[in-house]
Amino acid sequence: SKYMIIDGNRVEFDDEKNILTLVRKAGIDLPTFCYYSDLSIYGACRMCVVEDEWGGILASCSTPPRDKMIVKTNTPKLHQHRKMILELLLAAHCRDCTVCEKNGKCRLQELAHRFGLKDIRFKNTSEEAPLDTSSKAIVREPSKCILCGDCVRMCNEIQNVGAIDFAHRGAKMVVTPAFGRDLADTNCVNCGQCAAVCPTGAIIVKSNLKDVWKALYDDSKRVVVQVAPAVRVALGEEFGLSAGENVMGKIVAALRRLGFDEIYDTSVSADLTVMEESKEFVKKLESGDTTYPLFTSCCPAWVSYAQTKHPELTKYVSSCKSPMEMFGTVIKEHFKSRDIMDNKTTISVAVMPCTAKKAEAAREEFTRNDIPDVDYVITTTELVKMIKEIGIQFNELESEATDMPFSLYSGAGVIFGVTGGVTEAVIRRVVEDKSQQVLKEIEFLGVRGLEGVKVCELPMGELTLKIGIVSGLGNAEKLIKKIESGEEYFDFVEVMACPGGCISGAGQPFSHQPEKLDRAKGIYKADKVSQIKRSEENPLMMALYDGMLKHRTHELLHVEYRS
Ligand code: HC0
Ligand code: SF4
Repeated sequence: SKYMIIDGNRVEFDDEKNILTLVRKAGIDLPTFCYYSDLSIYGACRMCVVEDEWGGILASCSTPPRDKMIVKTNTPKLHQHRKMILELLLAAHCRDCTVCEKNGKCRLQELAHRFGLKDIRFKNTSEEAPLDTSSKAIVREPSKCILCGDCVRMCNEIQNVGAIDFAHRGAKMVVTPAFGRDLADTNCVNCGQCAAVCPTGAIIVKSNLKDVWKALYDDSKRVVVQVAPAVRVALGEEFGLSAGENVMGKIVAALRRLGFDEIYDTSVSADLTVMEESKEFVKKLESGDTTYPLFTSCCPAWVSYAQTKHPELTKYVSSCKSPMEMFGTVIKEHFKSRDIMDNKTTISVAVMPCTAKKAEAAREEFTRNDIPDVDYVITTTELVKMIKEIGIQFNELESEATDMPFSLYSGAGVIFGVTGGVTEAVIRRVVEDKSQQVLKEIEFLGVRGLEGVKVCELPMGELTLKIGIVSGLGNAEKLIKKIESGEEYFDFVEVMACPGGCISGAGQPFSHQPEKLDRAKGIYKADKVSQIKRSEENPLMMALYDGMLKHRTHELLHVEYRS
């Protein structure tokens, strides 16, 4: 087999694309800004340089390995080279680390520390550029940009949105929306994936913590919170626990200590979504309309994408509100009369793995009488900040349960948090055979796994239904092209904007593939241990349909998007 000699050690390879991968295989964590394995190679930051046997300097991320090649990762020349890059970057960068959102998580700060940089030989040329706070989900601070291009590649290549790009040349080069527009005036879908890969504070998730603290400290407010399925398998990572460990019980305990009055699990309303979406699916099948599939509607970044890029298929996107919005509505209805009795106002908060949920909550379709059904959305990492700020010892907390009367949910509701979960939950609902064995068979139809495109077939009576599952909007685009060209037909298509589904949301702690896989395992484990497996077996569903939702499902659980 082929091999390279890296720092005197033999490293074998076959189809690895670049030297950097092999260097990492050899146990060396080369410093880089612009390399994430899912994105195409760019080679701009030049921190990952190696020296070949003739003293040549190569960017290891963009150089393919050659058989018997000899390189070193640690030489005086390379050391000087890297230090120089860092100093130049820092010379043009703001250094107010203490008040930066990215403090402690910034790659530039980390590398400056790793290289022991004390004084910068160059004059500080950083200029203050105005912040772009126009978006509901993210904030851009262009003066902190180091032009690594990761956000641009994420937005263009993985998400196929193209809301931001490089503009100008040479020293004037910047990353910006086209024509210098505000982000809110572009086709940005608020997926936040640009912020997730940004190594500095140049693109960050917009915080709603101030609003939430204010509500919590206000006695006239009843503060109700719901927690999304994917949060429970990632939040622990910020407290040193392993990815995939289900910390829902501790999250509930922490939320109580923070002062939330009522605590619920979004998996409950995911069950509601399954009930409604299944009805819609069966109706669609009966209608005989086979132009487009029924598309899922719970991912707000996907809904925005469909609206801006494919208005022709918006009428095939399910009319179901997302579980978060369904719960938002149910919560406001539930406390309506009690609020009058108690002379309080209910404020509804959602803890989500997602940044697009911030924009979803603000959509006018989700306000009734000018009051939003979900008042504030905070991300997993924002909740971590709250917990750390007041000093709750998270790992010491004993598990607590969510509040009545919305405390029952099925495993089908929990698996929403990973790509393929919504589909699996809907299949469990629509198949007639409710045996253990069929439940197991569904699992092996091809709905599970983190691949960006999955296709499966579901036998149903005389028919065989064709189902597509995609995550990452670029993958959605590929599938839509195939549908529109007539190359493939689907009955049902699930789309999640983030690669892997909500577990990889931009509001989660930063993750690479291994953490994502562990989070997915954690989600399926939660399903495995749940007593109720199918949404329709959740007794709360019957109670809701006989009570609050009687004659009002359409009004309360469905939405017609305007623009
Ligand atoms: Fe998801 Fe959801 S599964 S979008 O990824 O459908 O954010 O976790 O809460 O609403 O339930 C996110 C996660 C949710 C919603 C649910 C759906
Ligand atoms: Fe592009 Fe998503 Fe960032 Fe918007 S939030 S600029 S769509 S990557």
